[in-house]
Amino acid sequence: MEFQKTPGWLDWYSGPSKPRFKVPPGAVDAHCHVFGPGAEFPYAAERKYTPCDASKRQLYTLRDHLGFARNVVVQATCHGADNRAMVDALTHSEGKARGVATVRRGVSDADLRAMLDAGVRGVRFNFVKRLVDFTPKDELMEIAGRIAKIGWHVVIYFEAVDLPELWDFFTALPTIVVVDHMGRPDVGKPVDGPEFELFIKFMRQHPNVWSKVSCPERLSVSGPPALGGEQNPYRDVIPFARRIVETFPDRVLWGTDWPHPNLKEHMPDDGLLVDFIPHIATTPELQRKLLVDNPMRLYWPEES
Ligand code: 0GY
Repeated sequence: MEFQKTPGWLDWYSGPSKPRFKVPPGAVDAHCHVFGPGAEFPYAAERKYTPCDASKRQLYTLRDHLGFARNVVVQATCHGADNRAMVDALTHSEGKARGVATVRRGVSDADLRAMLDAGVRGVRFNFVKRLVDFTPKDELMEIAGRIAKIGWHVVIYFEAVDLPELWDFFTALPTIVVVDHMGRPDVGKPVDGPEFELFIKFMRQHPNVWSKVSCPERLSVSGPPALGGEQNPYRDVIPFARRIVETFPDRVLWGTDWPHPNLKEHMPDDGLLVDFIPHIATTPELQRKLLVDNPMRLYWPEES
């Protein structure tokens, strides 16, 4: 099947730079996606965008180029609840990828079992309105109860302004809960202002809540590093990510978010994204927790 990508959508960055920051041995890119290829794994009818293809082989090439050892492949909304492309990326990774799926209420125990065997370790609940249609919370809670029994966790994606309304649902989830991209803070607001304080309180009061300190390119208002190599890429995001890393060092994850869905103005160089890491995890110990210890504990507990 032929798919035309959404107009205005930027292609992912080809030929990313070699990062100056050397990630520690065994580092995990804990948030990335595969898109299709659409001819092999068609995009879902209910999708809100059509991406450009981004295959598992291209993902593995990026992993090696950036110096990472493993990936966590997160089901993207353009594939709906058809997890075949993501599962295919896991099964061809030689054990170097684990996954997070999207499932609906009707998913069978056999399907969950097959995904577990392929390396899936969680489900994603998406509340970002531009990406998905509404799913009733009782359906999500039912899914959470089922996947808790097989040791999976829940990944949640939402906008910061929606946290108050979603609080009761999130805090009732019976699993580890991993928040995508720090709950998408408005980094134009103060890092110690009420909105981000609520997120800090969410993590402080609930020891089962983790956060990905990812996507500075999505959150930044100040924008990408200037040409010629600025010292502080996406500098307005740094205080937010750094605060989470330093306050909750054992519950943070990092990922590239390759191939960066839905970006229309700026497509990051993934090498520069890696160079962002030492600005938010400033010591070797924090870097090891963020990139190795924490993702291994969550996704490869049998090896950590
Ligand atoms: C991300 C962010 C986005 C998209 C998706 O599944 C998705 O379509 O997650 C976004 O547009 O903010 O984490 O990839």
